[in-house]
Amino acid sequence: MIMWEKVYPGATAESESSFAPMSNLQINTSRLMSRIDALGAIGATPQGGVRRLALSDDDRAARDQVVAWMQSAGLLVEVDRIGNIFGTRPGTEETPPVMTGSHIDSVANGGKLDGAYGVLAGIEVIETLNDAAVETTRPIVVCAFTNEEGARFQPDMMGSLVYAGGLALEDALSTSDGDGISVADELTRIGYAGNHDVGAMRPHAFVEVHIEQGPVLEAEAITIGAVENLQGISWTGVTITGQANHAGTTPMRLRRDAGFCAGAITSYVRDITQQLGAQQVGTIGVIDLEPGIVNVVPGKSYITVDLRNTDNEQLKQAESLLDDFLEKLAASEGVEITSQRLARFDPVRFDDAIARRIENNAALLGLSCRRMTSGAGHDAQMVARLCPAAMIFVPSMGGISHNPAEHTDSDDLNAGANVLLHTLLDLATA
Ligand code: HGY
Ligand code: MN
Ligand code: MN
Repeated sequence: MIMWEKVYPGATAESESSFAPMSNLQINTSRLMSRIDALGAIGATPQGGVRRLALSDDDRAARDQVVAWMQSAGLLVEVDRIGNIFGTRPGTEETPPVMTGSHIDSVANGGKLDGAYGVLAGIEVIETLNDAAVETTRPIVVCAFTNEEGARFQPDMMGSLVYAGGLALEDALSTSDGDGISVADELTRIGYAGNHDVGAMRPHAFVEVHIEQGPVLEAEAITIGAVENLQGISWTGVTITGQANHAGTTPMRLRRDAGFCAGAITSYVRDITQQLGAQQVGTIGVIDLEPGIVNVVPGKSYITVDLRNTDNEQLKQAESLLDDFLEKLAASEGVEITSQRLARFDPVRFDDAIARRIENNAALLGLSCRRMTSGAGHDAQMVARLCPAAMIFVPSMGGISHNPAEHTDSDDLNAGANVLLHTLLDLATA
């Protein structure tokens, strides 16, 4: 049964997707799926998701498992000073490597595919090349970057940002979580304070496969997303200090109500998205009220504001609208408001030539494909500061992610890994 055939038109220097002679290579789906399930068992939650906060014991266990799979695939495993893990498969030439990978830390109530799929699909590509005794000119490196989610330590994409030179190593190491525990201490505690200098490995190209985490591919019944850009991200922590007081005896005019202010900001962030239109999104992820008791006017509150837009000027407008609102609210409510920027990344355009390779390989594999934007942040956006980079998306059921219900059909996971296989082969083969 001929799966599909390709006529070799004679090598041209510009040929964008010249399948190497092993064009019927396919990944081993059951090996990939069994590893996704095995990794998903580490930090598993009762709802079927995972809780693997960066540098936690569960993150350590997952790192140990990924390192073991990398080593059993014959990769040379190295860890850098921010805990990024690199597994290298040598090429026939010692040239800058083609890199792939993602992250294995999760949000507090995540699914088992976000990040993990990209790391395991990268290892699966290595296993497939080993099984077929395929050599590549360039080395291929599979990465697992530290703290992509930013759920425990901000900013997100921390490990890849430090690797790409966007955040000083010392600043990242000295970052603490809500309990005052530092990245440096946790890396040492879990045994992943590596000794390789950050950024020492300079990549030739980077391709990350990831679940879409949004509704587009499923709604259009398309299997592959060739991700050509990624929206800008702005995270702000807002602390409001008012006055705790009696809920019954304190007249409204005398209140300095930090709880009311948290609610007012929450409602205004929704207004900002309506003012700026459909491509502006805004999320209040954290609302903490102190003392958080039914009959006490909150004296203090802390909220986080996540603003994103593909247009950087609009994102800046959203930030300044929020800033103006905080100033007015502090004055009108008699509270003190301080805001702290937790993360700020401009929109990123990925490499068009690699996006075209992804499209071509999807077509040659008989898979539907469309160009798209990433609504989520990813390690690829940081590595794109060092080399041409792009992403491959596969559909998310119901567009759901950062939720235990996160799911992608195995056929789609298989498809994405095969497109990754052939795109990496293209890039790593002279
Ligand atoms: O926040 C994000 O978009 C990513 O999941 N860290
Ligand atoms: Mn992710
Ligand atoms: Mn995520």
